[in-house]
Amino acid sequence: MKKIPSSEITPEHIYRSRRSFLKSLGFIGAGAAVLAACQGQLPEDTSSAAPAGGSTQADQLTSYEDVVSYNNYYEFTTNKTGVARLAENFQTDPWKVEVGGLVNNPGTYDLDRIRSEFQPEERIYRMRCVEGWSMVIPWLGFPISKLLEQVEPTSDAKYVRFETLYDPEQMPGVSNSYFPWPYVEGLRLDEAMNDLAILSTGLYGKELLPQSGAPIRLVVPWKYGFKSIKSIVRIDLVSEMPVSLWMAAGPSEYGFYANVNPKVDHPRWSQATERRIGESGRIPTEMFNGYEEEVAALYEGMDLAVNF
Ligand SMILES: Nc1nc2c(c(=O)[nH]1)N[C@H]1C(S)=C(S)[C@@H](COP(=O)(O)O)O[C@H]1N2
Ligand SMILES: [Mo]
Repeated sequence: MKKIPSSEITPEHIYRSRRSFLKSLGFIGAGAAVLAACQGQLPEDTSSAAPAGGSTQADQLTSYEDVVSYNNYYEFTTNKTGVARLAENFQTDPWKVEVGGLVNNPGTYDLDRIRSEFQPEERIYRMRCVEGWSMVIPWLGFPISKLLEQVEPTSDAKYVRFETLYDPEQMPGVSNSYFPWPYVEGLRLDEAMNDLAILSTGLYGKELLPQSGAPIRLVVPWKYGFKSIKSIVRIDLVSEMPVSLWMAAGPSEYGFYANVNPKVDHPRWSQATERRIGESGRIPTEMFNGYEEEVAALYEGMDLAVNF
């Protein structure tokens, strides 16, 4: 596996100053329409600013330390601050992702192939966990549409099904038989084709650490965090809606769509507000996590309280 040269690793304080530079120009928190309109004119080193969505909040990046020490990765443990240590020696090299199902060009993608063919770039996204906490993370990733275009879904393909490695030797948490392992997630094909949906191989300019889903994970910023499945080993194009681990574990609480929606509460708690990790107090949660402009059309005519 190729190592990212240290010259390409951007220290956190540079991220922060770049972020405040963008903010001073009005690129952050100014609304999605403004951003979209300006994107083509951004200078090279700032073009990575994510669509900010309709937020009126000043988005501060979550510190690298917080991003890599507060995690949900149940294959290791359900204790968020315990994942990093238990996953420390997780083997992610070599790694292969099998891409198949209803496609014309199935393939095996190792990490070198993924990096050379898809060239991960920075995307700063808000991430919101269904539990009510959130982070702002500078991911390195590429639109999953690039991979899908290469494997060519057939006309029968309607959904994309993702699967995490299942390895009891390395993953102590899979002994918890409450959950139907392996971890599975799914997207409708048109959701997966949206430019915001990325496969990520890094964050803060560095390769992903195991606790963040190394070596490759999904990131879908307008959906609750659990859709962003980690350490992917299989991607299949399928005709039927996949049953995700969370749908199987708690069908009345976790639906297939899992779009961030402050108006549709979880049966056991409100989804109206969230706590940014590293900040105090709570802030309002935004429709589609602030990416309404970019994704609302995917759900036109759907009752989002039914399709939760
Ligand atoms: N394989 C796998 N993927 C997973 C999870 C998991 O337990 N196993 N947890 C999900 C949940 S609930 C969240 S909120 C995010 C957390 O990602 P982070 O730890 O990088 O913040 O990962 C998601 N992806
Ligand atoms: Mo989550």
